[in-house]
Amino acid sequence: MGILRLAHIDVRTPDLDLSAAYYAEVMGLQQVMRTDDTVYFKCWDEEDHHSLRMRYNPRTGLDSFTFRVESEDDLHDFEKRVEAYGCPTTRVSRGEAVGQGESLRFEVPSGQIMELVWDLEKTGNILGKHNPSPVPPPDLPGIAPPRMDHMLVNAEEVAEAARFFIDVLGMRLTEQVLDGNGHQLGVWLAGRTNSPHDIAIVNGPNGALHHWAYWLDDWDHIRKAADTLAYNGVQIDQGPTRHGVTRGNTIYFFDPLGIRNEVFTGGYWVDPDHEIITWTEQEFGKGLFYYENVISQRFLRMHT
Ligand code: M3P
Ligand code: FE
Repeated sequence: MGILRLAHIDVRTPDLDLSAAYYAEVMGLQQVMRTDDTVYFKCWDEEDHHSLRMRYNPRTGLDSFTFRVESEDDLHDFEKRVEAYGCPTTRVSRGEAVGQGESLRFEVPSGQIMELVWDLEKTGNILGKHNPSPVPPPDLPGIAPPRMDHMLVNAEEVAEAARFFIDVLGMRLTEQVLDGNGHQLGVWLAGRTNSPHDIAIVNGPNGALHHWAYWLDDWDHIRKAADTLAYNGVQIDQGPTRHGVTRGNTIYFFDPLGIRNEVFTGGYWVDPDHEIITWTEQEFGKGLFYYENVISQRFLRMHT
C-alpha cells in the first residue's frame, strides 16, 4: 500500500487559448485532447494519458492534484485512513474524468483538493515501445521537458499538513525548515520514488499553489530552457540557479496568467532509509536559492 507518484495537476485559467498556446509552444508539452473548455497536456516521455489539465474558469489557480497509488485496493484503505483522520472523502466514478478510472477525493488540512487514483489510462510516450529512439524528435517546440517532476503548495500550518501526508498517506519526509522554536516552516515529501520531493509544503495561505516543476535531464538543458524563456519574453522569477534544499538546479518563471512554473534537474537520490535533512530559518535563504541566499517577497507570490 502506498502513494507512488504525482500523476497530474488540474488548474484553472481565465484564458484557455493563451494558456494552451504557452504550454504547447513555450513549455513544449504535447496537447493530447481539447474540448470546449478544457485542454489536456503531457510531456513527451510520459506514459499516462495526461499530466496537466487546464480548464476555463474566471479565476486562475489550482483545482486539484492527483497522486497514483500502488495497488487497486489502496483506494479503499486510504478512504478509511483519511476519513478516520477527519477529512471527508468522495469517490469519483469511472467515466467522470478523462484518462482515469475511479478516484478518491478529499481536502487536505491545508485546503487543497487532493485525488488518489490507481487506474490511469496508459497511452504511452512519443517514442513507442518498438525499437525506440533514445531521444525525442529534434524539432519539438519549446523547452519540451520529458516529464513533470514535483509541485509545491502552501499551508498556514505546515506541521499539521506534514503530519497528514506522513502519518495518513505514508509519504516520506526528506527535508524540513524549522523556525527558532522548532516549528516546521517547510517540508519536502516523497512517495515511492527516489526523488527528494514529489510534493513540498511551505508556509503560506491555505489552498494556494506555489508552483509545479518539470524535469530536465541536466544543467545544459536548464541553460537552454533559460534561452527559450528569454527569447519568448517569459517573465523569469529566479535563476538559472541551484536550490540548497534538494541540491537541484532550477529556474522559476511565470506562465502568461502568472502561475509559477519551474524547470528542475539534479538533486540527490533518496533511499528508503534516507535521514531527514534540516535547515534553520536563518539559513533558508541558501536552502531556497543557494547562490543568491535571499528570500524576496516575490517568491511568496502564489495562487489561491
Ligand atoms: C523548491 C524545490 C520555497 C521553496 C521551494 C523549493 C518556495 O521549489 O524544488 O525544492 O520556499
Ligand atoms: Fe520546486
